[in-house]
Amino acid sequence: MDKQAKVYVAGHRGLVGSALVRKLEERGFANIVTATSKQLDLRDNAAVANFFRSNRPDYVYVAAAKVGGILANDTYPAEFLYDNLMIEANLIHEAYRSGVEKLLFLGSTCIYPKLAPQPLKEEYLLTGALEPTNEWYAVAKITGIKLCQAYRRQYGCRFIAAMPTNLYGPGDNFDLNRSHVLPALIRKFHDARLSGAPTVTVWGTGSPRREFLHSDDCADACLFLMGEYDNEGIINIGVGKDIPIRELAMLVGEAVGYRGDIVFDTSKPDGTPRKLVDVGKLTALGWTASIPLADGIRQAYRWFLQHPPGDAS
Ligand code: GFB
Repeated sequence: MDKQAKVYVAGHRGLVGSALVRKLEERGFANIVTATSKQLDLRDNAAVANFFRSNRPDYVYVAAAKVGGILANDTYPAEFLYDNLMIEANLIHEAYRSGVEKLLFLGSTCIYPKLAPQPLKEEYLLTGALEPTNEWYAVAKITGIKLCQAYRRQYGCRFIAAMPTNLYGPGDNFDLNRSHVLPALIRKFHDARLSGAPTVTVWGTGSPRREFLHSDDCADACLFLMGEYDNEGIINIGVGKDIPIRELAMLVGEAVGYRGDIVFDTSKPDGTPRKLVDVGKLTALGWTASIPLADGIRQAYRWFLQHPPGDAS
């Protein structure tokens, strides 16, 4: 990728989008285009068309999405389906119409069947029923993949789709009703340490396994793929290792310095029992993750301490 190329990062205020901007700047890209949701409603086709006409980006990263943890996905099915369908359809269609050189669409590992064999190979897409708590989001993300593949087949667009595993990092959402498990646990253990609470409640049984990828690693993989990958097939981004939620809770408790007990609220959903991606395809191309989970958690906790929830600065 030419450092002078115009690169549009859609969703630059999100977890991956902000990491992408940091990484692009670090690598010397000087022509990065962004727009806040106030400036550009990505669900509005006319506005997106106008944005592409005026800005003419060469490369596009589709990191914009309506996202959330297991409870938010389950509570707002219409928003997770409609917003994500509109955002990706508008971005992909207008990228085609304005002749974008290359586009990378970010999906999610919840596109795989709930009970697919582990680790999840790219070829398992659309081979079984989805996890009900996030099927709305998954259907939208599968549609995004199919849009990339369809525009490639019919119009020859160099559009690729990457599936990152569960993400965390600086700038994460720490709102307990909407967040993913890792930022939720940071906040719960932190609050419990400050208040001296004897227990911290973790949702579900603690036995589901998840794989966690730092957003800086994810951004690094996205830049790598933009340069090295140009194929219709989807490609996983992960670390190739997962842990039970119970162990994650212990790691977060340690990083935060909490000394009380952990209890499990089994009235809350577990979701998919396991979601470990097969990273063979990405590793064969020459990329591997570099941030160990324990280091990443400590770093995310430092970020949280510097940006307390409710602090607008
Ligand atoms: O991260 P999470 O919300 O999403 O939950 P998913 C992962 C696991 O952690 C589930 C448990 O088994 C939760 O029950 N968990 C324990 C908690 N305590 C908590 C807590 O305080 N907050 C949360 N949020 N979870 C999402 C999908 O699935 O993953 C999305 O809903 C997306 O569509 C995303 O794909 C990456 O991994 O279950």
